[in-house]
Amino acid sequence: MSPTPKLRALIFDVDGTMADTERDGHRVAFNQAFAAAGLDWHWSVPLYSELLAVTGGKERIRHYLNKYQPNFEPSTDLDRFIPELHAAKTKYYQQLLAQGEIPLRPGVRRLLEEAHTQGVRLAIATTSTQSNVTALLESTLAPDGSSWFEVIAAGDIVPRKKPAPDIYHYLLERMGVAAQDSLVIEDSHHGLKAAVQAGLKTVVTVNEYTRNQDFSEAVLVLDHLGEPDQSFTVLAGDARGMNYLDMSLAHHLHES
Ligand code: XBP
Ligand code: MG
Repeated sequence: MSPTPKLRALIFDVDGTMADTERDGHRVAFNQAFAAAGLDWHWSVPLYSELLAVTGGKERIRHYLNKYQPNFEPSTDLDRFIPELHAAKTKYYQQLLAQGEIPLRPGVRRLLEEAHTQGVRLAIATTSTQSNVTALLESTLAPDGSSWFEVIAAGDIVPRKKPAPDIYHYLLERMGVAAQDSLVIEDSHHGLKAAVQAGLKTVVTVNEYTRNQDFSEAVLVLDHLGEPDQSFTVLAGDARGMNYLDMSLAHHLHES
């Protein structure tokens, strides 16, 4: 008989979950990289909404090229051109973060601190580039923000990005923790799909880009994690009368 599940690890997605990085962060940085490369491409807010269907920056550029610039002829082989363009985008993104304009979403710091105090292990599973995660944590949490997390599983470390479950499988194996002893916080259908396929219970905090997606497999869907003085709105599921997600609610959700 398998042991009774216990909440031992809290796993966070980054983009859209810890911070609203997409519209005013990644999107802007892609456009800056296009301009610097002399390309007249522009990813508007609505276009980016559609492009977000493809996870991963390099994969997203390739998809855009195939769909919107089919006649584009790069100066070098596409397999070299895309990573170079993406490296420039990463540089611009990290410059934006350093300006401190992208804050953590409500409740993220509070929940991390509470989990840490309780000895619940913290980890990250993201599609984004590892150095972007470090830059975000340093600019928002603390100069040593990365050290709050036991494992940061990011980017190209697995061959298949979300919605494939690979990043979660990788993370659980690295931590030596069972899926049934963990709880995930995600913001998108792709992220939820990845976590659920790895057997993980998942809370979703939606954002402007993901609000209308299918979250029927989540244990709770909120507009954000909330704070004692800033109530969340429950979009689906039972928050047991709470108006912010704390560790006691996290334990209940995990047991449910
Ligand atoms: C995040 C992403 C990332 C970022 C860009 O998905 O899709 O691709 O948009 O990051 P998730 P990079 O939140 O589900 O992990 O350009 O560094 O790939
Ligand atoms: Mg996300």
